[in-house]
Amino acid sequence: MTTATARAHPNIALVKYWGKRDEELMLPAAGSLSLTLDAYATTTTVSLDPSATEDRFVLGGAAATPGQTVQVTRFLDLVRARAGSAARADSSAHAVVDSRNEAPTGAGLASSASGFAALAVAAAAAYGLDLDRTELSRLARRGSGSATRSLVAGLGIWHAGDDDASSFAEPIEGPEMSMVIVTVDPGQKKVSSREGMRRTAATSPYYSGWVDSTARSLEEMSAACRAGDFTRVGEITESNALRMHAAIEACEPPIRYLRSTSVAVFDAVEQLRTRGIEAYATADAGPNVVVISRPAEAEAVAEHLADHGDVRIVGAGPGAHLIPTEESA
Ligand code: 2P0
Repeated sequence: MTTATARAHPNIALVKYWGKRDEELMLPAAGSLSLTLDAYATTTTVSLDPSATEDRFVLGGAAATPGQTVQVTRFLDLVRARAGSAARADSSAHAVVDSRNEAPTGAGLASSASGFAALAVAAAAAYGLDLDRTELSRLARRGSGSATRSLVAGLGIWHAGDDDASSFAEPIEGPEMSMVIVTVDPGQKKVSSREGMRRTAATSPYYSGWVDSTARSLEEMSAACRAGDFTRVGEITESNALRMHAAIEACEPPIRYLRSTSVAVFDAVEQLRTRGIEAYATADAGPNVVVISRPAEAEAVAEHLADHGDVRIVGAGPGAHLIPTEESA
């Protein structure tokens, strides 16, 4: 196959990934656990073009920036190297990558997770590699850490691993949950996750505490998931997110992703709990807040939080997968 199309969804971590042990192999300092969503998909088509002299990356119908194109070319180089050692025809060909995100720009959802997960699946197929989900998860990791988890449907655990072979995501059973995404500010974040992680590891006095406690939280979270214990899953989610932000805020120069409105959402979620509605908040490297709840209570949670920003209820979605190319148009 010289053209392939894949679709992938972003994921939201309940135990966060924040810090790398190895930047080249993209090995995380600790494992993490997330829910792949049923919204905001990325659809990517990779078409080999043996006559081209460089890769082309089209994002949302327009030429991507040189920086974005370099990232895609580096990723395709990994796929080409692998296809070359498998003696695949066309293994050195350049490609046209056409990618579309359903997430509105600035929805605060990591398009790098769905983006590299879709690219990994489509590029592997286009270059004739027959990889299983674990191998695709490892490949996606090389593009962006969080993409590792978007290969998995629903809840997925990314094992930190000791090396390239052992650092991948796999499914884990857990309680049913919905997520209410509260977009408090649709603007771009000022410090990228990659830079924020570097700075936290280099300057935050709390970094080692963050890494150690995350490894413990992941064990507890795995047990809570397997037991179907929604309450414990929620409690660990909220404390893990706040620990990540505490470590980040202690950087020098400091980084603060949460705004006063974000904190107001955490307060509103606490208020919901005092009223007997179990909801728990988390936030990534930006001001938007994601609230987990039992599916039957998601509407009530969304209604309570609607004053703070745009709200959208999402649930568990599929792992990255191939789709017929003609559907991508
Ligand atoms: C996560 N985030 O676990 C954490 C929580 C943001 C906050 O993974 O450098 O885009 O490409 O591996 O995966 C966002 O960072 O960073 C992220 P790279 P990535 O979802």
